[in-house]
Amino acid sequence: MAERASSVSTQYDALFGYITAITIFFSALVAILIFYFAVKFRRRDPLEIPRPYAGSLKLETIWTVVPFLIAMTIFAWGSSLYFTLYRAPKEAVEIFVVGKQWMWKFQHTEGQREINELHVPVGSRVKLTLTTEDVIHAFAVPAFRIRTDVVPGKYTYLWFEATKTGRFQLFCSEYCGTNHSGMNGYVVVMDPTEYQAWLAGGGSESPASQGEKLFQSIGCATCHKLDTQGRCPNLTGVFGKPQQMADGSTVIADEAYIRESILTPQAKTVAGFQQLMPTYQGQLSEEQVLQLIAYIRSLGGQPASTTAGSRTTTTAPETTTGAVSPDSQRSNPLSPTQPRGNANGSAGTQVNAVNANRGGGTSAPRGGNSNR
Ligand code: HEC
Ligand SMILES: [Cu+2]
Repeated sequence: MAERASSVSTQYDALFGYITAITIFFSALVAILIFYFAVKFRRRDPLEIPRPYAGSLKLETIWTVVPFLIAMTIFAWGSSLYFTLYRAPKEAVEIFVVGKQWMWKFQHTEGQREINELHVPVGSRVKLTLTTEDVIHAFAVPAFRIRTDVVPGKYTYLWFEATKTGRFQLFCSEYCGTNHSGMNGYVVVMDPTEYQAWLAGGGSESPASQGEKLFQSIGCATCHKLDTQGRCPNLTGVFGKPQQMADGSTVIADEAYIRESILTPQAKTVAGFQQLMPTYQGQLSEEQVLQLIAYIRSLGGQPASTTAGSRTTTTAPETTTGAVSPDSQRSNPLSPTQPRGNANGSAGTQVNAVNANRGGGTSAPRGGNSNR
């Protein structure tokens, strides 16, 4: 058994132990009874004719109801743990993860990029938004008891709260080609103060500000003005809010929706607008799409989809002003909505190689969050 290093690992192991114990108990019971009955009811005389047996309602009821009740305990316990595991908390340190044959690339909201190594603070909730540039991978950290498929063309989510500092193995747990076995690394769990020092120790621009530059350089800004709403929707405050579509449906503007708006704009049309938006399919890397999402998110709104796989929530999030609530700042000093200064671009020790695409040369003015 891997070490237990996250908030869910004890509960996870308890459930696993419970299911294993039940399995062993019934396997043993059946095996012993087979043996016992084989001996007890063996044919003793070649001419023996067995007594007819009429069955017993009582016995059959017992062996139907008891296993049913046991199975329901597994169901109830399992689903409660499942929801804990796959429903990401609202306030979390957010990290983007892009899988690629054969490496894991991480980007922190503050700008740091890493390959095959992920630094996180102990005792804080960390939410991962994962996708891949090529084939299906799966992201697993056994010590945290978390795992999810990482699928091209969509986002999956994971969260964890590490309970001890140290290095814990992470790896790809879905065969993905020749060097699949090398697609692994470590989660480095640090004290919060050390983590802050690590964050400050280098890294590039935040994804949101990279996204802002892209937004300018690839022409989104020529249509989407952030002050007025003409023929194209103003994207300020859109993130996390329900959007009315032309066909009458309502969609929450979460990461998946924004991604779809960029790559397949024809899939959904915002009510009151025409399909003027060109597709950016094939022109943007997954990391760039994530940067654009981070930027649009920084324009206001609130964290969206927190349930893995669920795109269908219809519950409208409460309206927010788009400002960072004092609450969220208190509970999470690393609040992603709070861009950090990134003047420190010099530290080349961070894995800059990942950042093949620093969206063109246009020097977009920083401080796109001025609307707050
Ligand atoms: C030619 C003008 C044009 C360009 C360029 C353009 N868009 Fe759009 N965009 C639109 C229009 C029109 C809509 C509304 C109709 C629709 O949903 O297809 C829209 C819708 C959207 C939406 C959904 C908004 C909502 O309110 O739900 C998002 C997000 C978006 N665009 C992002 C982008 C990004 C990011 C880029 C740059 C990569 C971009 N757009 C480039 C015209 C444009
Ligand atoms: Cu893989």
